[in-house]
Formats: sequence, structure tokens, C-alpha cells
Amino acid sequence: MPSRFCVYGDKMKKPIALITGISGQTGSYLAEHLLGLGYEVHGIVRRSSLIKTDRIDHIFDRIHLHYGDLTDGMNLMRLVSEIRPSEIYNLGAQSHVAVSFETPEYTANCDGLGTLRMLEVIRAIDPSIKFYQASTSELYGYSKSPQSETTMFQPCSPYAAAKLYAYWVTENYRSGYGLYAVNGILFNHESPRRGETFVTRKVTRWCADYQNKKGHVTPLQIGNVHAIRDWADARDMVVGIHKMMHLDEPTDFVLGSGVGRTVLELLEIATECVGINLEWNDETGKGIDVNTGQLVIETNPKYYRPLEVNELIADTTKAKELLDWNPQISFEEMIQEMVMEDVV
Ligand code: NDP
Ligand code: GDR
Repeated sequence: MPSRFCVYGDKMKKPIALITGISGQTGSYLAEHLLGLGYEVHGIVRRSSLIKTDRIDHIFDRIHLHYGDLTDGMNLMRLVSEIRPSEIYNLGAQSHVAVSFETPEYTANCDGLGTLRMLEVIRAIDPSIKFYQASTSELYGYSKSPQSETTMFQPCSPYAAAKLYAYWVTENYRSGYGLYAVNGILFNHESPRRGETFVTRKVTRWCADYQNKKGHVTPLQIGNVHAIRDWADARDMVVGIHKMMHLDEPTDFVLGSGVGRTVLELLEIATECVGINLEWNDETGKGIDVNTGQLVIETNPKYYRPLEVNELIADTTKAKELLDWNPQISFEEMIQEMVMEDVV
């Protein structure tokens, strides 16, 4: 059996990328994209009692995995000094907004201080290493949409506050120490590899279950159906992420589809894929299938958050102009693919 983990010393003269969060949704697509561009790809994975490398198992013999953690500064220092990457993509994070209300201190440590640790490691070891920070539209919080690189930040979760700290230290190390460090301010992005507790995948998995069990399922439990999000595809995003790392001057970019949709629209489009004709009643917080009269969706306060971001829609003018970046995969195609992924 080949080892999933790296023995050092197999350096080649090609760009070397280190990805934190390589086992996550976007990190896995980024690893594929960079391999396709001829990179030597390294990734940091956390030790866990169960192996969680499903998203990268198909490329594990082409990448180099290292045990590590963004909360462990000495570990990051050792890994970067041994791997000597030319580019670091910092995608590792406690990435769930609702969970950040339950684990705020850990979220701050991983998402906020973790970024600072990596920047300090670059400053100490080799300031020519380029750095990408996975910033987020959650930074905008209550600010009016559409949001661009110049829109005011008003974070309203421990996750967003931690990411705001990470955003600013990335900017500070760029302007203060001259690092090539960029913030990709990405709006929501999804795919068949999306984590199962984010709303798109939760909905598409339920739809697939409905199809697999011929409608014999309990109603989907949902939170705020009126939130508006800009959902793009993770595979389009990784193209833009890489482009941001190859400009004459480092600068921050917003990436998104530019279209806002409510969670209710997501529900309508996803349920239609499995033949449900959804009729939503806002007063009761329930949705029925008009074709059969079956109760298919109901609101559950368990999924409300202490604070909610109402409307996030990307203004991607800068990315279109300077990166020539245009997403290719439509929302409808993506949702259809996500539903079909779980249909057996
Ligand atoms: P995922 O939750 O799918 O992946 C997160 C990754 O981070 C996983 O590989 C996870 O490993 C790893 N990780 C978690 N904690 C640590 C830690 N302490 N040390 C090292 N690694 C850790 O997220 P996405 O792929 O969707 O997102 C990637 C990044 O982009 C995140 O930083 C997220 O906050 C940000 N982002 C995401 C957006 C989206 O819509 N997807 C939009 C904007 C920003 P493990 O498997 O062990 O948990
Ligand atoms: P978000 O994604 O918080 O935008 O963060 P999520 O899919 O969790 O929520 C999107 C919206 O849907 C509403 N919602 C529900 N959400 C979940 N998870 N479960 C439900 O049952 C449910 N019902 C309604 C939420 O309230 C919210 O308004 C994602 C993450 O990937 C972050 O890491 C990233 O920074 C941002 O996107 C941009």
C-alpha cells in the first residue's frame, strides 16, 4: 500500500503549492486544478479517529499529505520550512457560521489566529512565498448588496469576526512587509462535494433521499427560508483563486455569481428535480407538494441563528476586468448535479 503521507526530498523544479483545508470541498478542487497546471501539491490534514480524505482519495498518490493543524504554530513552521512551497493557499477553517456560535473561541483560534500564524511563518522563513487567504462574503454582514471590494464590513457571527481579523492581517502583511498576500472574498460556493450540513447539500441530499425512497421520507427541517445568498460553483471558484495569485501586484477580489436567490428558491428548484411541485405557506412555515398534498418541508427554529445575514450578492466587476474571470456553471445545473449525486 502506498503511504498517503509524504517522505521529504522529492523536490522537482515546478511550482510547489501548500493547501490548508485540502480535505475540504474547495481545497479538493483546488488541488485537482493545480495538479492540472503542473504543480507539486502538498496539503495539511488533521488527525482524526476516522479517515476523512474521501474528497481527495482519487488523487492521493499524486499529492503529498502532512499531518498538521492551523492551531499549532510550531507544526506550521516545520512544515513550511521542509516543504518550501512557492504558494500557500489558506483554505483551512472551522467554516460553519452556525457552528461558530457554539464554538466561538476555537473558531477565532483556527480562522483568525491560524491565518496570523501562517503569515508569521512566511515572514520568518521566506517572504517570497505567495499567500492566498480564504476570505468570505460573511465579512459584509448587514451591509447593503451588491457587495464589492470597497463595501463596508459589518460581520455578525464569531466566524465572520474571526475571518475579519484574518482579512486585515493579510492586508497588513501585504502593505507592511511587502508579501504577495491576497484575500479572495468568496461568496457561497457549492458542489457535489459540499459539506452535508450547509443548506444546499442538506436540501439536495433530502431530495435524493425522497427519490430513493419513493417519497417515504419525513419532512425536511429547515431554518430561515428568506435569506438571500449568491451561490456559485466551487469548480469555477478555484480558477479565480489561482488567477489571483498571478498578478503583477497583489490585490483582493470578490468572486461570486452576481445573482441572489432565497433559500425558498433553492428549495423550489431542488424539489422540482425530483418531481415535487412545492407550495410554501409563510404563515405556517410549511411546504406541501401540490401534486400529492404531502407535507414535504417544515420550518424548525433549531436552524435559526442568533444573528442572520439577510442578503449577500456579489459585485464581481473587478474580477471580470482584472482576472478575466467568469463563472461557467449555472445554479440550476449545479443543483441538479448535486441532487443526482446522491440518487442511487
Ligand atoms: P470545508 O468546511 O469543506 O473545508 C474546511 C477544511 O479546513 C477541511 O479540510 C478541514 O479539515 C480544514 N480544517 C478545519 N479546521 C482546521 C484546523 N484547525 N487546521 C487545519 N485544517 C482545518 O470548507 P470549504 O472547502 O467550503 O471552504 C474552504 C475555505 O473557504 C474555508 O476557509 C471557508 O471558511 C472559506 N469560504 C468558503 C465559502 C463557501 O461557500 N464554501 C465561501 C467563502 C469562504 P477537516 O476535514 O479535518 O475538518
Ligand atoms: P452560510 O451557508 O452560512 O452562508 O456560510 P449555509 O449553507 O450554512 O447557510 C446559508 C443560508 O441558509 C440559511 N438556512 C440554513 N442553513 C443551514 N446550514 N441549515 C439549514 O437548515 C438552513 N435553513 C436556512 C442560513 O440561515 C443562511 O442564511 C457559507 C459557508 O461556506 C461559509 O464558510 C462561507 O464563508 C459563507 O458561506 C460565504
